[in-house]
Amino acid sequence: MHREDSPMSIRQSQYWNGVRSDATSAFKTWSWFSRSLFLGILLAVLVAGGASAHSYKLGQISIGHVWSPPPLGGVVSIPVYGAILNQGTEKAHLIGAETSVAETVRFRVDAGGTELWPTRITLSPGKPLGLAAWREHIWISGLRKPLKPGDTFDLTLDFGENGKVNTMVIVEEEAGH
Ligand SMILES: [Cu+2]
Repeated sequence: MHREDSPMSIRQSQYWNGVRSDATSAFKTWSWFSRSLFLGILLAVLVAGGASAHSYKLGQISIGHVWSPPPLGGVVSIPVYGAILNQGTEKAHLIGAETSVAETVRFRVDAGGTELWPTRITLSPGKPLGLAAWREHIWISGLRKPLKPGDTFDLTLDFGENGKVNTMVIVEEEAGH
């Protein structure tokens, strides 16, 4: 479902054109490396806390470096990635998000080629959660304007009973600081 609406799959197939020879093992290696790198960045951002200008705090919930890869030409949907840490003692839930630059914001999981649209993302206490391509992330569709690297846009994250927090998403090819 919604396959026509999936720049991630386009992006991944383009990427894999160059390394198709041993795609399966390469994917696992890349995936492991990418995950390790991501976790390192995630922890650095969250542990640094206020040291980073691009992180947010909502009570016991910290959000670090929220970013989107630039959409390919003509594509009006993009994922949003970032790191979230729940330092409270209770589970928290990301139940929604909205932005002024697009019609729709949803949560998405690409489960081995099948897209799923969870209604919320659960944050266990003390466990950093990365919104990432290989797990839950935010999915913005119906972009009202083109976005290019260096652009930013607003994204309000709704944590339900914990409240809402306004963030700024950076459009960039790779996760920055
Ligand atoms: Cu940042």
